[in-house]
Amino acid sequence: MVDSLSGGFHTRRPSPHEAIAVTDTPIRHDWTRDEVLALFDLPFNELVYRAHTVHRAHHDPNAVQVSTLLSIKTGGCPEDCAYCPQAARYDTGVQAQKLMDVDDVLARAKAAKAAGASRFCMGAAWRGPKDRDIPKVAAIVRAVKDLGLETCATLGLLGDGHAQQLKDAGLDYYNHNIDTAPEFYGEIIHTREYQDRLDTLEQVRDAGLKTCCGGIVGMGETRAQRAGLLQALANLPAHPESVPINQLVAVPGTPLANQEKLDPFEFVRAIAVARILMPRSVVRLSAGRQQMDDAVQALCFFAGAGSIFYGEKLLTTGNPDVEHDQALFRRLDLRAMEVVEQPGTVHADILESEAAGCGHGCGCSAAA
Ligand code: SAM
Ligand code: DTB
Ligand code: SF4
Repeated sequence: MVDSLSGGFHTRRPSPHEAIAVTDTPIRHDWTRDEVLALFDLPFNELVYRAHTVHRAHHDPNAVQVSTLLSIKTGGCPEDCAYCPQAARYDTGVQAQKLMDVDDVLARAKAAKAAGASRFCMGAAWRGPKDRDIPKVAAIVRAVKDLGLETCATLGLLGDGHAQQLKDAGLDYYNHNIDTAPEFYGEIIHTREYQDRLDTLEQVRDAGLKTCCGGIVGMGETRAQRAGLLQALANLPAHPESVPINQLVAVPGTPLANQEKLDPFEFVRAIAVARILMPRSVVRLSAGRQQMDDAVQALCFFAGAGSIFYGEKLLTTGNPDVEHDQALFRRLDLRAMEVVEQPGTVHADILESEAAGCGHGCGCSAAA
């Protein structure tokens, strides 16, 4: 249980006294590689300044969306993604487990909500779900949604009708990453095509689900290829509502186990460029935070990251301790965003006294 005032996150709702200027930054889907690379090549301060300017024009710079991740079906995956500890063909020590029961998932979702998460993301180590898996996942989604949490699932490639059935069960977001630049993709994955991923993303959009789509940096790609990943994301038919930027977690036993670590400032650049290309999307500072300095994370938030995974585990690898993240939020005066505009809103009373501060429930210290 989180001690709300001394230990918990501050939470925020949109506060009427804090005007968020909405500029008319154009939403573009025709970025060229040279344009994206030119952003990467800007002097660091210039790039981060530009990114922050775009960020605060469209988002509250002091609020961060907090999601918790759970692996609902772990390991034993037939695919060969070179970064992935859950691929059966790599000896990573991950024990394969079957799909979790609804009640077990529900207990974890309740704990995540109590700790301050507003979205619960469920991952399955499948190439894609079978038709018979969908009703089981749908029951899980429905139960989690009934807690008043936003729901997200990442199950791999979707078949006909899957996206719609998940939507009908109350799924808000579907996560499916393009992972890297089209021209680097073949170095990382051989068991599914780039186009397969684009097809699944189309099904997700067509079903009216929100898209969570990003990729991984630090897999040995060049800066031009990092630009290629972000160009491909920005030139999708619609910008994903959520854009997770993962730093490779190099797991022993995977082909990328010994991959040299990316310069942290290059990671910040990737966040900044994503922010500029997709001004309205929420860019997630995703995997890799456990290996990252707090100061680098602070730079990422300044450069436009507006979301994190929260909880001591990602799917199979570590994530910063809850206490560490709560302290980081306090040190940076960041507040965890609440779910708004939805029935079953996430209540923040265990996180923050509603009576405190300005009375808007935004967690600020201004007088009412
Ligand atoms: N099996 C499904 C699929 O691949 O679509 C869903 C789960 S998969 C683990 C979700 C995403 O996690 C991958 O697309 C990849 O971007 C990310 N991921 C997996 N292993 C990672 C690692 N070691 N470091 C960073 N990101 C990773
Ligand atoms: C995403 O882009 N990153 C998350 C989530 N979507 C599913 C997964 C990160 C996984 C890191 C490796 C692991 O914990 O197994
Ligand atoms: Fe399987 Fe997904 Fe891991 Fe690829 S990323 S090996 S599809 S679990």
